[in-house]
Amino acid sequence: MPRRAADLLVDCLAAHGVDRVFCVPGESYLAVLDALHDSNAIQTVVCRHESGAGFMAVGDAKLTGRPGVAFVSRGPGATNASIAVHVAEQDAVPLVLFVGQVPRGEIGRRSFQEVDYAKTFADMAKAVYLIHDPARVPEIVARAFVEAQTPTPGPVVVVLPEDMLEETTEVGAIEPVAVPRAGAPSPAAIAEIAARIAKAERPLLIAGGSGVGTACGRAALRAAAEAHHLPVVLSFKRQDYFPNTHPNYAGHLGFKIPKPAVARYLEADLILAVGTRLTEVTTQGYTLPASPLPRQPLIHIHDDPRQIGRNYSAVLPLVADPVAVLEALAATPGKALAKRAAWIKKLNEPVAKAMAWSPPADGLLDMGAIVAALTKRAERDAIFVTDAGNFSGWLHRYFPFSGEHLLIGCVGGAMGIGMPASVAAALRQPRRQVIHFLGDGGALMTGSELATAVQYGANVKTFISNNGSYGTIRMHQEIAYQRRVHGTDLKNPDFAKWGESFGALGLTVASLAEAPAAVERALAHVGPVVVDVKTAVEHIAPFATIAQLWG
Ligand SMILES: Cc1ncc(C[n+]2csc(CCOP(=O)(O)OP(=O)(O)O)c2C)c(N)n1
Repeated sequence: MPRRAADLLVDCLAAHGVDRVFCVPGESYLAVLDALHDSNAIQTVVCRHESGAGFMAVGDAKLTGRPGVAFVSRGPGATNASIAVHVAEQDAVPLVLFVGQVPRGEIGRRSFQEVDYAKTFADMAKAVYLIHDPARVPEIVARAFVEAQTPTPGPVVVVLPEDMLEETTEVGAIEPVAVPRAGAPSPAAIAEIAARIAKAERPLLIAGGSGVGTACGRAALRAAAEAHHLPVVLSFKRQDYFPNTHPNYAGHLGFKIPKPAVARYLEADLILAVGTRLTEVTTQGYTLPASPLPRQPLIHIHDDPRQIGRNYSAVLPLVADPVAVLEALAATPGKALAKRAAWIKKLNEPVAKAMAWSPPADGLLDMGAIVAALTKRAERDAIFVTDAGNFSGWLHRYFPFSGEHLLIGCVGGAMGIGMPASVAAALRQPRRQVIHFLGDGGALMTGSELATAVQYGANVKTFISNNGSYGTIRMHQEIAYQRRVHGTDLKNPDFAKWGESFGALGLTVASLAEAPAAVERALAHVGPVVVDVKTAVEHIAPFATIAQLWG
C-alpha cells in the first residue's frame, strides 16, 4: 500500500530502536510531526530551543550508546542546533539530526529560511544526506545510523524537503544495517602488549571513551589494571570510568592538572592508551605523551584506524575493540613487581590526598561544600551532569566517583549542555538520581529547558554556582590582565524564585553551613529542584583564589 514518506520515516526510526525524539517544531517538517502523532513506539519531547533539543539528543546518546535523534526546522532551527552537532563531533557521540528543507523545486533559489546544509555542516558533521526521493527514505535512514555509529561515532544530518515528506511510496522500512565493528585482538598482539607491560617499570594506562565507559568496559578496565598492576588515568571527562578510591587510580586528565602531576605521569616508561583519541585536553596540549614522538614507547589501541597515527607515533598501533583488549589482558595476568607497587603509590597518593575537601579558611562559600554534602548523600549509581565552567572543577577534584556513577560532561566544552542533558538523563533513567552542576552563565543559556523537565516530569537536581560572573573567563582575564575585569560580570535573577516560576522547588544556599541541609532537601524532593548556591567569585577555581592568581 502506498504510504506517506513521513510515515515511512517514523517507521524506519522505530525499526532502528528509536523510542524518543527531541524537537522544536517547524512548518518545514509538519508531516513528520503528524506521523509521530500516531506513533506508539516513539515519544516526542518538545523543547524550548533547538540547542536544547540537540543537546538532549546528545545526552540521551551518551546514556544509551545508541544514536540520539532530534528534529529541527530549516535555517533558524538548524543553525540553533548546530552547537549540538559540534559537540557530538568533539565528544564522539552518535547523533542523527533531521532538519526540514524548502520544497525540492525551490532548492538553490535562496528561498525563505533555505540553508545549504552540506556547506554549513561540512566541518562538523560526519555526513549530510538530502532525501530527494521518498523511496530512498529507508536506505538513507539506515546509512545515517551506521555512519553515526561507526568508529568514531559522531553527528549525521539528514535533510528533509517538505514536499518530499508528503509524497507517497510503495517501499517499506528496512531492518537496521549491521554496524561494522573492530574485532578482538589477535593472541599475538595481546602477548606482545603483556610482554611490554611486564618489562616496564613505570607503565601508565590512559583510558578513554571508546567503549570503555560501558559496564563491561569498566569491569574490563579494572580487571586489566589489577591483573597487570597498572596505574590508571582517565581521559578528559571520563573520570567516572574507574573507582576513584581504588589504589590503582592515578587521576584524570582535565584542565589545569597540576604541573607536578603531569611531570609524574611523564616519568612513565611505557604508555598504554586504550580507547582514547589522545586529544588536546587529555594530552595536556599534546605533551602527555609528547607529540608526534613520545619519549616513552606508546601502545595506542583504538577501534578506529583514523585515530591512530594521527598525532602520535606508536610503537604498537593496534586497531581492535578496546574492551576486548582489556578483557584479553585481564585474562593473562602479569607478575607483581615490587617497583611497580612504589610507582602506583607515587601516582595514587597525591591524587587521593587532594580529594579530601576541607572548608575554606576564609569561610567563603564555594561548590566544595555542595560536593562534600553530595559525597555523603548521593547514591552509588547517581548520574552527574556538568555544564561547562569552573564550577564543575570542585566535582572533578573532590567527588570520589564509585565506578558506578555516571558523569555526563562535555568534552567539547560547550556551555548550555547541562540542563538539556540532565533532562534527557532523567527521562532515560528515572530511578537514578540526576545531579546537575551549572554556572550562572550556562543557567541562562539553556536553563529554559527546565520547562521541559517540568513538562515531562524529569527529576533533575540542579545546583547553580551563582558567583555573578562568567568566572572561567574572569580567571583567564585575571591571569592575563590582572584586575582589568571587563565583559565578565553578571547581574542575575533570584535563581530559587526563577526555578519556582517553572514549577520546580527553589532553594538557596548562602553560606557553607547551609549546604548539607539544602543538599539533603534537594535529593529528598520528588521533582525538579533548583538550588541557588551563592558562591564567592573570589574562589574562582578549586585550585586558586583571585588573589592567588595575581601572585
Ligand atoms: C557556548 C559557549 N560560549 C562561550 C564559552 C566560553 N566560556 C567557557 S567557560 C565560560 C564561563 C562560564 O561561566 P559560568 O557558567 O557562570 O561558570 P563559572 O565559570 O563562573 O564557574 C565561558 C563564557 C563556551 N565554552 N561555550
